[in-house]
Amino acid sequence: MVTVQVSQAPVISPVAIKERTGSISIGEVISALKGEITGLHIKRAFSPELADEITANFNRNPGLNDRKDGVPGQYVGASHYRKNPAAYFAEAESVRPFVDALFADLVDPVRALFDALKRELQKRGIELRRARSEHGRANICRAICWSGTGTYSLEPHDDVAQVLCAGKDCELPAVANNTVVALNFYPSMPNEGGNLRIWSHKPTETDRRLQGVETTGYPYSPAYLERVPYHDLELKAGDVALIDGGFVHGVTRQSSNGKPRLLLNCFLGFAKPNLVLWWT
Ligand SMILES: O=C(O)CCC(=O)C(=O)O
Ligand SMILES: [Fe+2]
Repeated sequence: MVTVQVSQAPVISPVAIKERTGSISIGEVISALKGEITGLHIKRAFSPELADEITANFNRNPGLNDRKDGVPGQYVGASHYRKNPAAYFAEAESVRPFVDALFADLVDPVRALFDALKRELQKRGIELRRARSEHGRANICRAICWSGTGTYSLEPHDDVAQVLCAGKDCELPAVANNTVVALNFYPSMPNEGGNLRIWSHKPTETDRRLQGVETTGYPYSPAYLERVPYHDLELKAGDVALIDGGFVHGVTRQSSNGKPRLLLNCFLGFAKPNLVLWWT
């Protein structure tokens, strides 16, 4: 008789993490899309002046709201997390003026990267576009300040479960078969904390089911992650981070006085060999 043992201990997956100063290259984004990079931290990728202007535009943005989906934070823009595609794409359309107001007349670093990536992928016969449906299309990014008050200001999670469960008749679940890349720009960072912590673990659907986070990928418990090694990206304002969102990651507690931690975030990934989608 064969006994099958089901272990609940998380499998340790090796991580490939790179840190450097400068500007992000399109080659690196493509490597991340192919799953060759777990984390890339680019220091001083955009100017402090631009970072301050975007932060000021966030603080005075009329579209600034508290999140009401169980993840503590304030945001501008739309998140597909726990929404059906009709609600997400309709919201993305309705909040677009607020997302545009984050950049006003500035040279938007997120759009600049999108445009450059689009040109480069086109040369390889690959289309890059924002995810869409009959109800609208995704925005270029969303802006968020996490406000969790425990060990983490954003609890450990993965970005794949929400993509897998983005709904029927939606373009996004196909991306979950490939690498879901999270692309983050940091216009404001506190003096202490607010690190992006990446654990050496890429949960499977079975792992998620056993942890009770099958549809959300959020949050993984401290007990589950206890023995898993991790790496912290120590971010500063003006930095960019690119990660394989399939690995568990979270944001460490930050100092409460001083500057807030503000993030511009979007996701991208191959839906088909000749199509890369971008969404928030
Ligand atoms: O704030 C960060 O550095 C990470 C954000 C994140 O993981 C997410 O938006 O899913
Ligand atoms: Fe995430």
